[in-house]
Amino acid sequence: MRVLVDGVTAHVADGASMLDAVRAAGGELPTLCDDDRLTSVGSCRTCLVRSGGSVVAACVTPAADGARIEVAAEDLRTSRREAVELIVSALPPYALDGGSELATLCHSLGIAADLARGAGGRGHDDSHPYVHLDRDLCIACGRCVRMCAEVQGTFALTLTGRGSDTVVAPGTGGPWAESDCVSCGGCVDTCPTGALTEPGLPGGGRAPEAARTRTTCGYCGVGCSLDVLTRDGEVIAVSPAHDGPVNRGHACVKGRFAHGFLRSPERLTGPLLRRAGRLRPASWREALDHVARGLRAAVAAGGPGAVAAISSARATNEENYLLQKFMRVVIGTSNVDNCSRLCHSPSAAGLTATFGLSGGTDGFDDVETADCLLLVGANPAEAHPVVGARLLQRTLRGARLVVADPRAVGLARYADVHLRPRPGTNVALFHGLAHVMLAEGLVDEEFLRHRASGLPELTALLEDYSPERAAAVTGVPAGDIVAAARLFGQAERPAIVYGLGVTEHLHGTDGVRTLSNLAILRGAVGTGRGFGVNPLRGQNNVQGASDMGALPDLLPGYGKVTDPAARARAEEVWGAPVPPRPGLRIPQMFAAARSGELRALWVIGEDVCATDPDSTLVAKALDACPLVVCSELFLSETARRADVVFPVASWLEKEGTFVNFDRRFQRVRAALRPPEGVLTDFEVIHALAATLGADLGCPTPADALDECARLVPAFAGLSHGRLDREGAVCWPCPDPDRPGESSLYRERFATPDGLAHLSAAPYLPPGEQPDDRYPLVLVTGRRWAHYNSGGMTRRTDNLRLDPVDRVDVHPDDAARHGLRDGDRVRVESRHGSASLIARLSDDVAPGQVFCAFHFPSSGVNALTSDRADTVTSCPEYKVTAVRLTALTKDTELLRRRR
Ligand SMILES: Nc1nc2c(c(=O)[nH]1)N[C@H]1C(S)=C(S)[C@@H](COP(=O)(O)OP(=O)(O)OC[C@H]3O[C@@H](n4cnc5c(=O)[nH]c(N)nc54)[C@H](O)[C@@H]3O)O[C@H]1N2
Ligand SMILES: Nc1nc2c(c(=O)[nH]1)N[C@H]1C(S)=C(S)[C@@H](COP(=O)(O)OP(=O)(O)OC[C@H]3O[C@@H](n4cnc5c(=O)[nH]c(N)nc54)[C@H](O)[C@@H]3O)O[C@H]1N2
Ligand SMILES: [Mo]
Repeated sequence: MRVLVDGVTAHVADGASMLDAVRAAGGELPTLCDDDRLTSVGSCRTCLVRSGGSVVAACVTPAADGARIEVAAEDLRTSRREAVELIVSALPPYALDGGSELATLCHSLGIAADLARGAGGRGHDDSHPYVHLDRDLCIACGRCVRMCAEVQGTFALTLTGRGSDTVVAPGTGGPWAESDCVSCGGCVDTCPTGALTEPGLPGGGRAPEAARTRTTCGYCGVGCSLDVLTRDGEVIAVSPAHDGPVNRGHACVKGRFAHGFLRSPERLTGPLLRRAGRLRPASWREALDHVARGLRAAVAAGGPGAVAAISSARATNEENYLLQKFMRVVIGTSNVDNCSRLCHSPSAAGLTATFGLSGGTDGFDDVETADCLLLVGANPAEAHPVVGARLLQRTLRGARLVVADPRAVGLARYADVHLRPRPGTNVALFHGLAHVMLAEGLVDEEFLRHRASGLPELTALLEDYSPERAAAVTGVPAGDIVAAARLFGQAERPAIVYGLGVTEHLHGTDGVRTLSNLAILRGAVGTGRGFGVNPLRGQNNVQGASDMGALPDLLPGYGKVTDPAARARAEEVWGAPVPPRPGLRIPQMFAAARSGELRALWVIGEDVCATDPDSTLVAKALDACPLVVCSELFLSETARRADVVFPVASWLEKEGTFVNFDRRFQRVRAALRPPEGVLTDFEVIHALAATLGADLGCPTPADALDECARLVPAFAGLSHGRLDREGAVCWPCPDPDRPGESSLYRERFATPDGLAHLSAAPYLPPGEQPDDRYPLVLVTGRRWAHYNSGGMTRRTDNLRLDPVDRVDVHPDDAARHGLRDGDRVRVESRHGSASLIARLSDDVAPGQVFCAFHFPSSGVNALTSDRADTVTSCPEYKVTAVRLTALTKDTELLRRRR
């Protein structure tokens, strides 16, 4: 459309508002109740314009083609100014002191601060650690309420009171800390007056910042773009970037608020070296020399294969690239792995076998067009809140939702059908769904004929998986299986989004493959219809750590180490021989340490003693290994057992890139300098190589990505410079002048025959089974406020949001065990024991209990077994047989006295 704004022509899209038109014409209008992330309400009357003879609020008035909009006329200026003055006059005298949006607007309109003469007296709500409310500064614009509803989807806030007494309040009525607020920070971020602020920051978080750094969040794999505001070497706020490709101006309790660990007095600031049994401070020179001597001794005694490294999915691509190069080229072994092993290695294996590439099939934006979401074994409301919020908004706007999860948590509340399979029975469930789709003709015959293989085998197998048979195995009512299959099968653009409830099982890779069957049967992958098959990858850079070749069988870009051509390419770029034999996986590293074959282990940013399964065995492995080196921010459970600890920088203190869950490379930039005495992982790897007399080349992170791009055709078009210019670029990206491919396989699948491969794997039972002695099934997973080992989040005010480690028990099971809510309870498995606080909840099904693993002192991973996915060795974290014993306060006391 063409509009005229004070005589200037502007072109805007259909449906644009007059405010959009004014901005498109380069004009300026004050707004207070408007935010580009929200629907407009036109309540503050500060954006008044004239069109067709009437004065209207520009933000809520649609621009018509050919409209003439008057903005600059003197009477309009006066009206707008008076609207702002009216708002300001009701506010207390300090209202314009800070750097709020309102203060800035008043400054630009020449409104004096002493106009604010309101009486105040409405009080504060300071109950919440991250959101403080000063009611006297609230102008009832409703931005916070809309943010909570339209972006976050929590609906925790409301406007209460009448007229000029209207003020924001939690919908539950009581203090903010006891409300439904999930601390995404959206309300603080949008508040134009400073009524809602983040407390405890220099200048109340409202003071003007000295520097603003655009970076990518270092917690989960969503990859939110954040602006980090700093002053005098401290973070004063983190705000979500409105143009962030995945987060679009949103964030969560971790990315937005959980940066307090940076200021923790427990932060390591110098190397530690074990002497006479104790870790003591040492110089970098001493620590590096000690490690170099230890590595030489290990190689002398057992060859290069006696050394192994666990790389960090928390670290950058460049650091992962450099570490695997160090292991392959300097040490001469493929013994390098990363926590993808514990997480989505079944996705990597399953998706590669099915479709050809090791990543999700589509870009997350495609979810906006999906008409049916199948969310399986993932709890994004807690684990990927920004994605969870976008999925919820999609559902509220009409997409159908099927959730498959044994627990009634997160988006399950909004599901059209909630399937609650017994843990470990996914394959039977997926086959049950596929059976119905085939039986009812809800499949894409044309697609199956030309683009898929394996249909006859699958059809034969599915005869055994009638809804009734699947119901008997999974415990899901047959009618629900039929209903879910119809919702998915009849959708035009279905989407599959899944998590660890699919992968962390004895048959996790079969789970991924048989879940993919559903998309193939429906022709909903490789066709641009919907959102294919997409794992919600976990760590900030777990996709990248694997892309960079921090894997024992794969080189950067997934070339097999056993493939001479792949090795030759790496050898040419690196100018050194590449070991041809696959190395050890993480669990094999521990086994080799226990048997004496592994003599040196370098653990970078993974708290294996807390987060790997069957932790008693992990601790034994570290104790048996002659040299354990740990690169860490804190003295983690693993660092405590190390011989040498290197103190390293966090994601807020270094340069590089991460790859998020939908394969986007994004820049990570240093907002702060690391503390004195602390190096980046990148610098430590270089320093150790130099101590061993080797030069790894690529002196800077940018050089490392350039070198990787020379080695891997799928990354050839990537560089720091390009990412700085364009923001995010996804792989495959072979060409510096063309965009990466976010939706894959439009022409053909990347399998050798170009077809998508259906899997006819039969259902096999989980490895752990309950019995009379261990009658309950323990599922482990995540809670919203803490992150994995909790090493970072427990060192922030997130600890106030979630202070204790709880095990969720169904009220029926609690009654049987004589357990009350809040009782301390001993959880025992065949492998070990843990101590937690009982929480009675029907989120869990009878016969099942649930806990997280964010407090290592509880010992949750002493319970889990060393059973693992038969294809990839991903641990069976989701199924452990346990029993509970109530430790009433008295027995607890007795135990302590003994
Ligand atoms: N707040 C927070 N966010 C995180 C993390 C964190 O620690 N805290 N960690 C990050 C990491 S590393 C990862 S990998 C991701 C993980 O993110 P998710 O995969 O969403 O995490 P989980 O909670 O481990 O497991 C998801 C769900 O699987 C269900 N489930 C268990 N067994 C089965 C089963 O047999 N079948 C089905 N269908 N479902 C089952 C569980 O009940 C659980 O709700 O989160 C990332 N984000
Ligand atoms: N019972 C149970 N256990 C599980 C799971 C489960 O579902 N159930 N999930 C598993 C999964 S999916 C995962 S991914 C693992 C995660 O397990 P971990 O990888 O062990 O967990 P994190 O706490 O994310 O990170 C470990 C350490 O990295 C450090 N760190 C952070 N940033 C950096 C950095 O830039 N450099 C270095 N060198 N260190 C850094 C932190 O201080 C922290 O101590 O846990 C697994 N464990
Ligand atoms: Mo993970």
